[in-house]
Amino acid sequence: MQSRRVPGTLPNMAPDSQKNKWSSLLIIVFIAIQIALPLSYYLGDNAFDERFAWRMFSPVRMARCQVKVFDATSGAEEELRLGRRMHIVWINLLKRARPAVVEKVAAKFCDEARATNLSPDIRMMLTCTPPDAVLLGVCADKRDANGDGIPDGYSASRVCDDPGACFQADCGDDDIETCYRSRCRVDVVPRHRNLCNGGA
Ligand SMILES: [Ca+2]
Repeated sequence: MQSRRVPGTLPNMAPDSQKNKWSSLLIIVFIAIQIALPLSYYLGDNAFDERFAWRMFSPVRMARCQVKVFDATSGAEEELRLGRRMHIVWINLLKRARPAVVEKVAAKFCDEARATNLSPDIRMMLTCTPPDAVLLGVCADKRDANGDGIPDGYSASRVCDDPGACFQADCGDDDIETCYRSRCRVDVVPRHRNLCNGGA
Protein backbone atom coordinates (compact mmCIF):
# COMPACT_ATOMS: atom_id res chain seq x y z
CA MET A 1 0.00 0.00 0.00
CA GLN A 2 1.42 3.38 -1.00
CA SER A 3 2.03 5.73 1.95
CA ARG A 4 0.41 9.12 1.74
CA ARG A 5 2.12 12.27 2.89
CA VAL A 6 0.19 14.28 5.43
CA PRO A 7 -0.59 17.71 3.93
CA GLY A 8 1.73 20.42 5.35
CA THR A 9 4.62 18.07 6.19
CA LEU A 10 7.90 17.58 4.30
CA PRO A 11 8.61 14.26 2.54
CA ASN A 12 11.05 11.88 4.22
CA MET A 13 14.57 13.10 3.13
CA ALA A 14 16.61 10.41 4.84
CA PRO A 15 17.75 8.37 1.77
CA ASP A 16 18.74 11.44 -0.29
CA SER A 17 20.46 13.01 2.67
CA GLN A 18 22.52 9.85 3.21
CA LYS A 19 23.46 9.78 -0.47
CA ASN A 20 24.53 13.44 -0.41
CA LYS A 21 26.64 12.77 2.64
CA TRP A 22 28.58 10.00 0.91
CA SER A 23 28.94 12.10 -2.26
CA SER A 24 30.34 14.99 -0.25
CA LEU A 25 32.74 12.68 1.56
CA LEU A 26 33.92 11.23 -1.73
CA ILE A 27 34.51 14.68 -3.20
CA ILE A 28 36.42 15.80 -0.10
CA VAL A 29 38.64 12.70 -0.19
CA PHE A 30 39.26 13.18 -3.92
CA ILE A 31 40.21 16.84 -3.50
CA ALA A 32 42.40 16.02 -0.49
CA ILE A 33 44.34 13.47 -2.56
CA GLN A 34 44.69 15.93 -5.45
CA ILE A 35 46.19 18.47 -3.06
CA ALA A 36 48.28 16.09 -0.95
CA LEU A 37 50.09 14.41 -3.86
CA PRO A 38 51.53 17.61 -5.39
CA LEU A 39 52.27 19.02 -1.94
CA SER A 40 54.42 15.98 -1.22
CA TYR A 41 56.72 17.28 -3.99
CA TYR A 42 56.84 20.88 -2.80
CA LEU A 43 57.30 19.94 0.87
CA GLY A 44 59.67 17.05 0.16
CA ASP A 45 63.42 17.27 -0.30
CA ASN A 46 63.75 15.64 -3.72
CA ALA A 47 63.55 18.27 -6.43
CA PHE A 48 63.89 15.69 -9.20
CA ASP A 49 60.90 13.48 -8.46
CA GLU A 50 58.17 15.72 -9.85
CA ARG A 51 55.72 13.08 -11.05
CA PHE A 52 52.91 14.62 -9.01
CA ALA A 53 53.92 18.29 -9.11
CA TRP A 54 51.73 21.07 -10.49
CA ARG A 55 53.73 22.01 -13.54
CA MET A 56 53.04 22.68 -17.18
CA PHE A 57 56.64 23.46 -18.04
CA SER A 58 59.21 21.47 -16.21
CA PRO A 59 62.78 22.66 -15.62
CA VAL A 60 63.51 19.18 -14.25
CA ARG A 61 62.97 17.75 -17.73
CA MET A 62 65.58 20.21 -19.00
CA ALA A 63 68.09 19.23 -16.34
CA ARG A 64 70.98 17.27 -17.73
CA CYS A 65 72.08 14.33 -15.62
CA GLN A 66 75.15 12.18 -16.01
CA VAL A 67 75.24 8.67 -14.64
CA LYS A 68 77.93 6.05 -14.22
CA VAL A 69 77.98 2.89 -12.14
CA PHE A 70 81.13 1.35 -10.72
CA ASP A 71 81.97 -2.01 -9.20
CA ALA A 72 84.45 -1.33 -6.39
CA THR A 73 84.29 -4.80 -4.82
CA SER A 74 87.93 -5.55 -5.62
CA GLY A 75 89.11 -2.24 -4.15
CA ALA A 76 89.63 -0.55 -7.52
CA GLU A 77 86.63 1.03 -9.23
CA GLU A 78 85.62 -0.63 -12.49
CA GLU A 79 83.03 1.20 -14.56
CA LEU A 80 80.11 -0.98 -15.57
CA ARG A 81 78.85 -0.56 -19.13
CA LEU A 82 75.23 0.41 -18.55
CA GLY A 83 74.31 0.05 -22.22
CA ARG A 84 75.24 -3.62 -22.12
CA ARG A 85 73.59 -4.37 -18.79
CA MET A 86 70.32 -2.43 -19.00
CA HIS A 87 67.69 -1.41 -21.52
CA ILE A 88 68.06 2.15 -22.78
CA VAL A 89 64.67 3.03 -21.27
CA TRP A 90 66.02 2.27 -17.80
CA ILE A 91 69.12 4.37 -18.45
CA ASN A 92 66.97 7.31 -19.56
CA LEU A 93 64.77 6.95 -16.48
CA LEU A 94 67.89 6.81 -14.35
CA LYS A 95 68.98 10.11 -15.86
CA ARG A 96 65.82 11.68 -14.51
CA ALA A 97 67.13 10.89 -11.05
CA ARG A 98 63.93 9.36 -9.74
CA PRO A 99 64.63 7.73 -6.38
CA ALA A 100 62.56 4.61 -7.08
CA VAL A 101 64.49 3.98 -10.31
CA VAL A 102 67.85 4.58 -8.62
CA GLU A 103 66.90 2.10 -5.88
CA LYS A 104 65.79 -0.50 -8.40
CA VAL A 105 68.95 -0.19 -10.48
CA ALA A 106 71.13 -0.34 -7.35
CA ALA A 107 69.31 -3.49 -6.22
CA LYS A 108 69.79 -5.09 -9.65
CA PHE A 109 73.55 -4.52 -9.74
CA CYS A 110 73.99 -5.55 -6.11
CA ASP A 111 72.00 -8.76 -6.61
CA GLU A 112 74.03 -9.61 -9.71
CA ALA A 113 77.31 -8.89 -7.92
CA ARG A 114 76.30 -11.09 -4.97
CA ALA A 115 76.37 -14.08 -7.30
CA THR A 116 80.15 -13.95 -7.15
CA ASN A 117 80.83 -12.04 -3.94
CA LEU A 118 78.78 -11.96 -0.75
CA SER A 119 79.86 -8.41 0.08
CA PRO A 120 79.73 -6.43 -3.18
CA ASP A 121 80.57 -2.74 -3.36
CA ILE A 122 78.59 -0.97 -6.08
CA ARG A 123 78.80 2.81 -6.42
CA MET A 124 77.01 5.33 -8.58
CA MET A 125 77.90 8.74 -9.92
CA LEU A 126 74.65 10.56 -10.62
CA THR A 127 75.03 14.32 -11.00
CA CYS A 128 72.38 16.66 -12.35
CA THR A 129 71.75 20.33 -12.94
CA PRO A 130 69.57 21.65 -10.11
CA PRO A 131 66.11 22.51 -11.50
CA ASP A 132 66.43 26.15 -10.46
CA ALA A 133 69.72 26.52 -12.39
CA VAL A 134 68.90 25.03 -15.79
CA LEU A 135 68.21 28.43 -17.32
CA LEU A 136 71.53 29.98 -16.22
CA GLY A 137 73.75 30.61 -19.23
CA VAL A 138 76.71 28.83 -17.67
CA CYS A 139 74.56 25.72 -17.10
CA ALA A 140 72.86 25.84 -20.52
CA ASP A 141 76.18 25.86 -22.40
CA LYS A 142 79.51 26.28 -20.66
CA ARG A 143 81.57 26.18 -23.85
CA ASP A 144 83.48 29.33 -24.74
CA ALA A 145 83.97 29.22 -28.50
CA ASN A 146 85.43 32.71 -28.86
CA GLY A 147 87.64 32.45 -25.78
CA ASP A 148 86.46 35.64 -24.11
CA GLY A 149 85.86 33.88 -20.78
CA ILE A 150 82.07 34.12 -21.04
CA PRO A 151 80.10 30.89 -21.62
CA ASP A 152 78.29 30.59 -24.93
CA GLY A 153 75.07 29.96 -23.04
CA TYR A 154 74.79 33.69 -22.33
CA SER A 155 75.09 34.67 -25.98
CA ALA A 156 72.18 32.37 -26.84
CA SER A 157 70.07 33.52 -23.88
CA ARG A 158 66.88 35.41 -24.67
CA VAL A 159 66.69 36.92 -21.21
CA CYS A 160 70.18 38.38 -21.14
CA ASP A 161 71.15 41.51 -23.10
CA ASP A 162 74.66 41.78 -21.69
CA PRO A 163 76.37 38.35 -21.55
CA GLY A 164 79.32 39.60 -19.48
CA ALA A 165 77.11 41.24 -16.85
CA CYS A 166 74.82 38.20 -16.67
CA PHE A 167 77.80 35.85 -16.26
CA GLN A 168 79.19 37.96 -13.45
CA ALA A 169 75.78 38.19 -11.78
CA ASP A 170 75.52 34.39 -11.78
CA CYS A 171 79.12 33.47 -11.03
CA GLY A 172 80.81 36.47 -9.39
CA ASP A 173 84.57 36.26 -9.89
CA ASP A 174 84.62 32.48 -10.49
CA ASP A 175 85.94 31.16 -13.78
CA ILE A 176 83.62 29.12 -16.00
CA GLU A 177 84.62 25.68 -14.73
CA THR A 178 84.49 26.62 -11.04
CA CYS A 179 81.11 28.27 -11.47
CA TYR A 180 79.78 25.34 -13.50
CA ARG A 181 80.77 22.84 -10.81
CA SER A 182 79.31 24.86 -7.97
CA ARG A 183 76.09 26.08 -9.60
CA CYS A 184 75.27 23.55 -12.27
CA ARG A 185 76.07 20.17 -10.76
CA VAL A 186 74.60 18.48 -7.72
CA ASP A 187 75.32 14.94 -6.57
CA VAL A 188 71.98 13.15 -6.46
CA VAL A 189 73.65 9.97 -5.22
CA PRO A 190 76.71 10.33 -2.98
CA ARG A 191 79.58 9.11 -5.09
CA HIS A 192 81.42 7.34 -2.28
CA ARG A 193 78.47 5.31 -0.96
CA ASN A 194 78.29 1.55 -1.37
CA LEU A 195 74.77 1.05 -2.74
CA CYS A 196 74.75 -2.55 -1.50
CA ASN A 197 74.86 -1.31 2.10
CA GLY A 198 71.36 0.01 2.58
CA GLY A 199 70.59 1.23 -0.95
CA ALA A 200 71.01 4.62 -2.61
CA1 LIG B 1 82.35 33.27 -25.04
